[in-house]
Amino acid sequence: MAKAKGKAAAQKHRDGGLATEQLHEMYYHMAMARALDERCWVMNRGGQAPFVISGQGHEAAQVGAAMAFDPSQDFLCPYYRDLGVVLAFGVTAREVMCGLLARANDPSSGGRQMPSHWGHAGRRIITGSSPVATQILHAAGVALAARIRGEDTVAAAFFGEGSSNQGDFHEGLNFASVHRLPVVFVCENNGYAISVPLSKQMAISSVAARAAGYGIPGVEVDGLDPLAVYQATQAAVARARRGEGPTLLDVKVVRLTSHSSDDDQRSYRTAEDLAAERAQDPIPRFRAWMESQGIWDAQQEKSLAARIKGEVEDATEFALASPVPDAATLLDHVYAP
Ligand SMILES: Cc1ncc(C[n+]2csc(CCOP(=O)(O)OP(=O)(O)O)c2C)c(N)n1
Ligand SMILES: [Mg+2]
Repeated sequence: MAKAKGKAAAQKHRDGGLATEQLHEMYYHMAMARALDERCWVMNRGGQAPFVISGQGHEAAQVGAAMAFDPSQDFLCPYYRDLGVVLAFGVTAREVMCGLLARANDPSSGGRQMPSHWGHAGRRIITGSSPVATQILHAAGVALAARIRGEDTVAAAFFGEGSSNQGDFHEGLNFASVHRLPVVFVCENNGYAISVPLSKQMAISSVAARAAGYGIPGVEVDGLDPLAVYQATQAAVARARRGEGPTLLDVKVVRLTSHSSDDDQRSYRTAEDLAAERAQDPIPRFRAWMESQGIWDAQQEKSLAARIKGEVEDATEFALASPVPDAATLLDHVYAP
């Protein structure tokens, strides 16, 4: 059975056109996102970082999706959980840590935004605000701008399933589908909006089903398999580039941490439920698959772990040694000069 599954995944791998080096890159980004995320929690519990909102369990979805876009011409509108998305799109561990610790050289906002409100002008990543789902409208707007300018750009919006209940979701998908804009809507469906389970958020069980209301494809994707996500996103990107309009991806993931560092999910989820999700961790799963294909071994794992540990250390030390913003800049970008 496991072998048959491995064969199916290998087929997908070939269909998706990924070489072994790209699979290794995919795994590196996933493992790096996890290690950096874990360090953020340590910094938070140690009193150095004000707030953490975690992507643990979403890494396969995030890295698989981000790698299907072209960093030289596409634009991403991520949401707070998307550490794996931004790393795969070229943001560095140092930059992430400077954002977490609100340093002046944080590319998102010079240390003025909340942590994880990702933005990076050089990497074509558009910063967002805290009201969920606003980035869905931004992505539709970016795609419209690209169309007007005649640029071959695809825009992506990433968001949770709870955010698909916002008016912005409807407006963004409706506008993008009416105008056949080049957008990919990536829903990272972890089944919870803070403490509210999906069954209390919506009267249907599939976010993908909502696509029918806009006349666009809605695709359910196994978000624990980065190759499945890569392939589905690649198809959506290709459709957008052909001028055929947007796609809604309903990518099923697990949320392995509490909603944020200000939440404790043990108060609203059972120990069995949490253990069952932990057993589905996408990172050991992808590693086991690569091993089954003969393209990864214990020695490679060991050197990758050492490399990542070094990079996380370096990023932490770099951010701790970086200056905080000058107090004189406090009102910059708040009032018009
Ligand atoms: C408009 C708005 N309403 C409520 C909130 C508070 N809030 C922050 S995150 C969140 C849950 C979002 O759930 P989901 O979209 O499923 O994303 P997830 O956190 O599960 O990845 C809520 C309700 C907010 N930030 N913005
Ligand atoms: Mg959710």
